[in-house]
Amino acid sequence: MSCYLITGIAGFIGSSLAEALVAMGHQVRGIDNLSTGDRENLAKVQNEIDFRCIDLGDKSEVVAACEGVEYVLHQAAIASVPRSIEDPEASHQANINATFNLLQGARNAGVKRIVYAASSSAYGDQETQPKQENMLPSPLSPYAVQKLACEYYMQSYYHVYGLETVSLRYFNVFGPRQAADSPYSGVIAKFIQKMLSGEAPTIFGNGQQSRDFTYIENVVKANILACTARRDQVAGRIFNVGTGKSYTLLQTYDLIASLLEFSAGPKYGEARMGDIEHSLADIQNARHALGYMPSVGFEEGMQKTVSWYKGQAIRKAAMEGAVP
Ligand code: UD2
Repeated sequence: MSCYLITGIAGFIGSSLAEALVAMGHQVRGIDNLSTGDRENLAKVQNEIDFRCIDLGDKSEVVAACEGVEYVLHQAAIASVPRSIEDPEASHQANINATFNLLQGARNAGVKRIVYAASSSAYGDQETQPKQENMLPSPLSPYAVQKLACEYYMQSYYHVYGLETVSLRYFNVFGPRQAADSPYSGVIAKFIQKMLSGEAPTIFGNGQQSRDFTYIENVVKANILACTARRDQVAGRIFNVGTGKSYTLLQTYDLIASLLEFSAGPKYGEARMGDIEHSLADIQNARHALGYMPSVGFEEGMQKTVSWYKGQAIRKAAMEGAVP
């Protein structure tokens, strides 16, 4: 049994990691400032984890949270390209300064390894597909710059202080519990939510942009593997975490519409600033060094995701109906 600290534990990815680690019998501590996370996400594990409602800006609390921890899974972030364009300072604070505080806390507490939620946005809009880790990064949005800057910080703390770090460049993660109610929510959650409420979702641009949409279970596995992989294979390194297959937004729209039996076509809006045309992961490095293999594909993941949101909608309607 090991002691894990998950930052952003009340978020969609953080809470999924918590459930998996608790099920494996590990000790889990989690921190979250609940700015975008939701305690509801921790309903299944709340009695089995040490949850602390703190902000990564609070240095003394961060140091205390790192005490006795072997592995940190750093998920806390303001994870949105458009939000970083609208409010770059808040994003900078939450994505860079917070990560710096965590690195300092982890180093002081003698944490063994930090696994960091990096982003495929680091590649920017380069034409070469699939994206390989040795390509020169070309971040477009403030969010992409922030995520990339922290990869460099991770590498530096390994090289300079010997703190083992592994950066996982997530490719558009989706799945149950992803927030759907904000204009900054991920596209799959937004599309499902809209269709469930009987409204046609909006595609920004022509819908031909493509993403390597990665189901949450694959991301959870990658994190767990990144903790236990041999130091000489992974420390100070960066790995793509995707599936190696991509789908256009129109294909994604059609799949969700067919699963929900939603017959209306999409609305169209202007292409989003800072948006990337195509994104596809080369996962060879993760395969060799981590033993990572995506086990849930796009369609299966989408079925699971859609049925979760459907269940939520039914529960919500039942609760509203029960109120006199
Ligand atoms: C980026 C990263 C992703 C992750 C995420 C932050 C890339 C390729 N991916 O995701 O790995 O770090 O940021 O959590 O950089 N869209 C619509 N209608 C909507 C919402 C979105 O058409 O209502 C489009 C959007 O313009 C984009 C695509 O859907 O082309 C995906 O958007 P997103 O916000 O879900 O994720 P993205 O690609 O910015």
